[in-house]
Amino acid sequence: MTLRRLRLLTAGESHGPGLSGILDGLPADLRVSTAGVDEELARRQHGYGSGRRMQIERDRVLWTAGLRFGRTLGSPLAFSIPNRDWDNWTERMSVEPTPESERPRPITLARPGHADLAGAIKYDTGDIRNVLERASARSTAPRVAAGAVCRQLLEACGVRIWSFVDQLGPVQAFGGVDEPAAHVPAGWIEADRHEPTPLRCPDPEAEAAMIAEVDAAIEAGDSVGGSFVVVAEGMPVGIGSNAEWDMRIDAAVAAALMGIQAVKGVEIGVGFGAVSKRGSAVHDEVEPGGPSWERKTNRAGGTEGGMTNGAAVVARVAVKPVATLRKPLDSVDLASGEVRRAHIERSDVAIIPRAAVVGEAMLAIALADALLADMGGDTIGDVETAVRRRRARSEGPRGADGGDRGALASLPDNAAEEATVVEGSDA
Ligand code: EPS
Repeated sequence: MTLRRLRLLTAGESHGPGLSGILDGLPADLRVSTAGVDEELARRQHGYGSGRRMQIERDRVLWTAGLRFGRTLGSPLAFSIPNRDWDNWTERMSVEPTPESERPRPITLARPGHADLAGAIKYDTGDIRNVLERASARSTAPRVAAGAVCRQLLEACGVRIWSFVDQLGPVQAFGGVDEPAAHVPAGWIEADRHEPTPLRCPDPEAEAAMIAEVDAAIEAGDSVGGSFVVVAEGMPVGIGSNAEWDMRIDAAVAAALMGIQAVKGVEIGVGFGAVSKRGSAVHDEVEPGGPSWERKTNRAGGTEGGMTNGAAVVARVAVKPVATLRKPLDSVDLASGEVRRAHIERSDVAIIPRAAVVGEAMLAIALADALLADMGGDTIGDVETAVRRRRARSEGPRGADGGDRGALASLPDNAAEEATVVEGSDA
């Protein structure tokens, strides 16, 4: 994924000593709530269909650089998240040289659908554990920590991100409507944050059927996929660009979400649903006389021409079923070449509610990056001022010269001054 201003690197094996991350490019003076980051890490651990590993881990962020007195310094933000399960793996995952006779038996049966086979060939290893450790969904924890910081930056700029599960196996929330986000009951988002339901689905009847679907997959020794919807409300208009393919906000959002393990598809707005419809049933009419160019519908999912259009950014993400099956599929033994059943490893059966929280984090990273790239600013104050100026520009009718003169006049006195200072960076 191409980030335009931020840089994010993560590291860590699933059963190694821990996970780490470095997030660079944040403005200085952003208040970072550690409790808020830990809350997101805890949300990532919740969900019906998870394996026993989640009962072992209590993910917490440990900052190692970039903060002083709770605020960013503008230097790289660095952190770690220890693996509690490491205590049980110190020998099997030892970082020290270990004679072959003392190593665990190598894993040689590649699981269809997992990184196992391609990775074993790529890294020329006879032990699939060397591949699966990093391919594990555990690597999403540092992304959620980095995403939580980006979420806090976006919140300072008036943007709210949330998600829900809209499909598990064949069961669809709200009977599979075009814009499921518009059907989520008022109050659900807050309730989900504080007391999430087992599958984080806002349609209770569908959720009951989804739980039965997970139980049936467990019973069958199988796994089950689904989809989630992730939403960002309050993005200023015009973030991203129509000018170059790699600056289009749709490309950034799709790449961030496609980078999550097991994701096989991303649609923005009605996405593939637009294929079979005529233009008049797809495009969103502008509300006549609306003060901020409101739309009657949001089928576009908040993006037009590669830029945010002021409506909520809405993406739906397809997640394939987990590749580790208790009743495994056929595979080939890498060592002997014999056809045998694939490797079985402790695993989750359904990951959709947790993948949705990872989706929120990835959306936050993509949108914070685009916002910072477009708005500029060395401090969060600079960024907030540029955002206020952009918001003012999208309010009310515009003259032939554009609306900025009116926008600046409507800002508070000191903000107008600051806005003039950051004008050069408002690309
Ligand atoms: C995973 C297998 C399970 C999951 C893991 C991803 O772990 P384990 O092999 O230790 O039972 O729980 O996800 C996490 C540890 C996590 O933090 O999300 C896999 O094979 O990808």
